[in-house]
Amino acid sequence: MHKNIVAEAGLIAHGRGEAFDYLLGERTPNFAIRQETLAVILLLEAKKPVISVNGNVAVLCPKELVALSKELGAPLEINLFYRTKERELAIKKVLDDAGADQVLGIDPDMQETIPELSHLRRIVDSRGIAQSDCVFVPLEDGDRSMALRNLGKNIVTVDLNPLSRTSLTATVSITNNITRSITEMIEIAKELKNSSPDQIKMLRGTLENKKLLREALEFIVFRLKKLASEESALEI
Ligand code: PTJ
Repeated sequence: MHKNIVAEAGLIAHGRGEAFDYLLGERTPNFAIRQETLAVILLLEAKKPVISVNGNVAVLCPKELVALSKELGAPLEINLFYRTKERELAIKKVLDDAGADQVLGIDPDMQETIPELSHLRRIVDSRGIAQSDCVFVPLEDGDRSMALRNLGKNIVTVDLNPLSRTSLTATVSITNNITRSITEMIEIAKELKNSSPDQIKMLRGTLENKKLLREALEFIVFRLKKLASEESALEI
């Protein structure tokens, strides 16, 4: 935050995420791997996939974002809730240092606005989110996910809270910590690229977003009940 990368509100968002990660046991459950698989299928199938980057995401996993961007052929676009020139440049530097070839979202000549959102959050890159049919928006706020869905775009998100408005709005929601999920998505993308179209079609038929979100809730309930019944659960 002191380097202008993360917004003040980003610290609160981070704490919220950490609380939910305790409920998951701070590791990736099986249902999350299936959510990640569905998300990667959607992103690989998209004509113009884009990865939207905010301050939190840039700080947590810049190298992984760059690697996923290359694996999916999806450009990185800086898209900020609390947009300032200083933050745009600080985040661009983080991504450049992590090896990004191109970073969209901060060239004033390439900016256009999307409807339904308040002033600064409307700004998107005309080469990126504006044209995209599938936007990956991790750690996002509900309004923007809803606005992008209303424009007919598919939305993929990573959000540790399975009940957040973003999780409930997205086409595919991944209930996992971004620090784990991006690395897993890179591996899944590599595997899927070696699979035949028929194999991917069959796999896709077994994956359904709402069902998987329900599994996330069931997993949390099951885990907490199990912990509550164990004598040792409250020992350090
Ligand atoms: O950098 P900016 O200006 O674009 O601002 C970004 C923030 C994060 C401030 C903004 O998008 C925001 O306020 O987001 P929310 O509405 O707090 O949503 C963030 C969601 O991400 C919450 O539901 C958190 O539970 C979740 N979250 C936080 N940390 C993680 C996470 N999900 C996955 N992995 C995490 N590490």
